[in-house]
Amino acid sequence: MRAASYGPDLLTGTNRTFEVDAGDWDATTGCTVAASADEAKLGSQSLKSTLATETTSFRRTLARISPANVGMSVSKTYEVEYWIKHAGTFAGTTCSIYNRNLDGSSVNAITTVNPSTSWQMVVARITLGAVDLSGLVEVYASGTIPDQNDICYIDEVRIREVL
Ligand SMILES: [Ca+2]
Repeated sequence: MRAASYGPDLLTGTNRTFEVDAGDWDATTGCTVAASADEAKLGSQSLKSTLATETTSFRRTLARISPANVGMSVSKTYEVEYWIKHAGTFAGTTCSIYNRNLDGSSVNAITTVNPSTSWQMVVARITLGAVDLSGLVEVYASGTIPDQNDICYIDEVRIREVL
């Protein structure tokens, strides 16, 4: 079996590094994402996700981006990776990748982490179905739901096609 090879990073510039701003990343109702100099995995800024005082379901989505806007295509498989840490208190227990509009079976080869105050990397492979381009790729808390106002930091995000 040959080693996996990958296409180019679909996330470029501040979408990947957050050195300028939050790029095309956004958050769900009541949550916020913004570039922050509080923490950085590489460079001097990361994406700071502050979770809502809204309903619990909203707090599962830590950050999200449109697969169509970053050039992902239907029926191709992508490896998504990111680094994450929290700010000292974070009730969420498992961070993963979630492609909203997909059924769970389409998310595979996933490495989840229990976030801590040290940077850890999450890797997952996702294959987009026909309706998924209009959905969202999310950095997602799939275990215990984070508490309101919990803060985490995300940096060095990659989305690459698995060739
Ligand atoms: Ca950075």
